[in-house]
Order: sequence, then C-alpha cells, then structure tokens
Amino acid sequence: MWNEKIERLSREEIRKLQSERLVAQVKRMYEKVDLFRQRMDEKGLKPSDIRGVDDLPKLPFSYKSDLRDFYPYGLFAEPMSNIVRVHASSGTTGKQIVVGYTKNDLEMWSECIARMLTEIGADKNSFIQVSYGYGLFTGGLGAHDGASKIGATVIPISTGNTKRQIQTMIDFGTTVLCCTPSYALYLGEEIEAMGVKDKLKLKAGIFGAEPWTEDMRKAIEDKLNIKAYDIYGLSEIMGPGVACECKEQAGMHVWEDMFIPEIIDPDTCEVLPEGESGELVFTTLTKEGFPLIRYRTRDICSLNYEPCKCGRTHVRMRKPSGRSDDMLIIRGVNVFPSQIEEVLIKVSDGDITPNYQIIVDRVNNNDTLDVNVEMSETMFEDEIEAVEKIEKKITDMLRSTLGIGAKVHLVNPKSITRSEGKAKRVIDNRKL
Ligand code: DLL
Repeated sequence: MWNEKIERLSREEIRKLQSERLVAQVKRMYEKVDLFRQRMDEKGLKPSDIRGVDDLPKLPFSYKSDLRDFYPYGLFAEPMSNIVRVHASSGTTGKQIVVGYTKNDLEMWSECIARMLTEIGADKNSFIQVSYGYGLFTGGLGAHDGASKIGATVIPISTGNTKRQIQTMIDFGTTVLCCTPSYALYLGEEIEAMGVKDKLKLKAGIFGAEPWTEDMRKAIEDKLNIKAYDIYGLSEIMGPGVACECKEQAGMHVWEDMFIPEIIDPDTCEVLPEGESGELVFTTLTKEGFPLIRYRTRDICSLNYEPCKCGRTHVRMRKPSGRSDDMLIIRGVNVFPSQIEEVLIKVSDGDITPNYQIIVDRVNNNDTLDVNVEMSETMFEDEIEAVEKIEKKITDMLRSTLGIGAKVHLVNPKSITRSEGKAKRVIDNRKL
C-alpha cells in the first residue's frame, strides 16, 4: 500500500517533489516525444532551462487536437511493448482519441482512487458496485482497479439494466456505488418507486464524469441515504481520480504528487492568481506511457490552496462550472457538436439542409438529446416513409459515432430560427 504521508506533505515538500519530478519528466519527454521536442525547440527551450515548478509557465501547452493529429499512438513516450492498456474518449471530430498506460501508470491510477476510497471509509470489507461503463471509457476499469487495490469486493456490473442494478445492490450487499451522478439520481428514483430503500446497505457513492450541482447531491444523498462524493478526471490525464473529494465534501483534492494543476485565462493564456476562475491545465509528473505537459482541459474552475479540515495538504479544485469549448456531456458521454455535424454532412445526399439544432434537456433526471434537421425544399413532410428512413439512418449513425442514442426529427425547410450572427446550434436546457 502507498505511503499515506504523501497526502499530508507540507506545501514546501509538495513543491520540492513536483520540481524534481517536473525536471525529470521534461527531460524524458524531450527525448521521447517528437511533438514536445519540436514545440520546445520552437520556443528556444532546452530541458536544462526547466529547473522547477517556477519555470512551468515557460513550457508549451498541449491540446486535445494533438491527440487527434498523432492518432493513435504518436504521442506515447514508451514503446508499445510497454503499454499494457489503452482507453479512448471522444475527439473534437468523429475520430476518438487514444491514451495508453504502462504497468506503473495503472498502479498510480489505482492509487489515486484507492486514496479516495480509504478516506471515505471503504476497506476490504466493502462491496463496491462499479456502474460506470466498462470498456474504452475510463470510468469502469478505473474505479474497478482502485477498488481492487484496497481489497474490497468489486461488483463489476457496468452500466444499464436499472432493475438488475438495484436487485444486485440488495442481494450482494453493495456498500459503495460508483456511477454518474445523473444515473445515481435515476437509481434513487427507481428505488423509491420499488419501495426497497430499507433493503439497501449503501453507505457512500462516488459520482463523476459529468457536471452536477449541490442540489443534485442533496437529492441523491436523500434518495439513497448515503454520502455522495465527487470525483473528477479525464482520459487524457489518466481517467477518474485525478481529483477526489474527501469527507469534508468541500472541493476535490488534486493529487499533486502526480499532477500539477494551473488555472489560466483561456483567451490570453496567462496564469491566473490563486483562487480565480479560469481554464484548468494539467501537467503529469509520473505518467510513463502517455505523459502530457500543460494540457488544456477546457474545464472552467478554480483552485483553493487553503488547508482542508481533513488534514490533506493537496490543493482542492472547485466543481467545474462549465467548459471553454463546446463539448457537451450527455449521460456521461462527451459529445462535440462537430461530431453531429459530420454525420449530417455524410447523410445529406440532397434530402436535408445544413440547418440543424441540437437540443439537450434533462427529463426525470435523464439527459435527452434531440437533433432537429431541416429537410430540403424538394422533400415533403407528407412523404412519411422517406422522412422516417432518413431519420432512422441519422439516428443509427449518431449512435455509432457518439455512443449514445438521439432523437432525430426532420423539420420543415426554414423552420429553424435563423440568427444574424453565429448560428445557435446548441440549446442546452439543463440547469447545471
Ligand atoms: O469522464 C473520467 C471519469 C470517469 C471521471 C468517471 C469521473 C468518473 P472523459 O470521458 O475523458 O473522462 O471526460 C472528461 O468529463 O474534462 C470534464 O469536462 C468532465 N468531468 C469528469 N468528471 C467530472 C466531474 C471521464 N466530477 C471530462 N464534474 C472532463 C464535472 C466532470 N465534470
């Protein structure tokens, strides 16, 4: 098991450790990652110019588009023979992005989650139901490995089949539930409807992968009779567990021995003073397979360096309040409007126009996605069969591209409100 002292180092000790690790990481990446070396050279920087954390702002940023441009393995810093796992997430266009882990990376990842589980009172006597999706998404296997690390009994049920989820919770004696907050709320409602709340042994839940509010937390805690904790992460940096809430439920501790967070102004790219809100940027310090320097997450939040009552010294990030790009998170799945547009262009064939609108809502605590597309003047809405055929084609393609279902509606020509400026393509009615 890890040395728990690392979670309580003094701020000076954290900075010293980060500096040592940063220097080593920059040197290693300069040797092993062509794109990083090129960007350093363009700035006239040598690894020896980076002597510690104070030099971080000199280093070049990295972006999600880099992962697309060097798809699939072009940014890895280890030969594939040392990569033992890959995961993937949505890219800004139809192509997914791929991340890779060495054995040691998986160890560090599971440690991040194990730290959180231990803090919230889970141990080898716990029954941890992992209802995040298993597969290329990092949620399922990430939470699974963290739960295994503390020796808990893992219930790897993955997503879906709500009745079976609830029956399993009851029969297997689940004490900790891991899933998206919106699914937790939905489970809570079903549990109420089934009248089985008193049959549950649940004590805590670890919820993340999408934004959620304090109101949602209250509703989940009430419906499931548990403590609901927030967990943050992104595939590019590792997966769930980059930052985790402690018992205080007052911000998520970023594990600073592994990651350096910065907050920048997304427009000027200047580092913002402590406490200010801006775009979160991460540098990985221990990652071997796929390290990143100054990665622009596009998540908007702020950092709080004040000591936490729990005694952990690692900085806390506030709940992300939005994004500086147009990525939507629908039922825990990352969706870029450009992915939807690409599908529409592919299907087009003269029957539909490039005028479309994406409408996201939350009905009964479930995200809904509707895509309205104007048909062309040559199509008539009374050609019901033809209309349905196109709607189905788009629906199927969206499902395979995005990984989630959408309701597609062909609407009359010119019925989508035109804008004088930029077209308003996305209407997000959820109050997040
Ligand atoms: O969602 C990893 C994850 C899985 C985190 C399970 C927590 C639990 P991606 O699919 O790459 O990875 O999506 C990353 O999701 O940049 C945020 O915009 C958003 N996100 C993740 N956790 C939270 C959270 C996983 N707790 C993107 N609150 C990130 C708000 C979150 N947004």
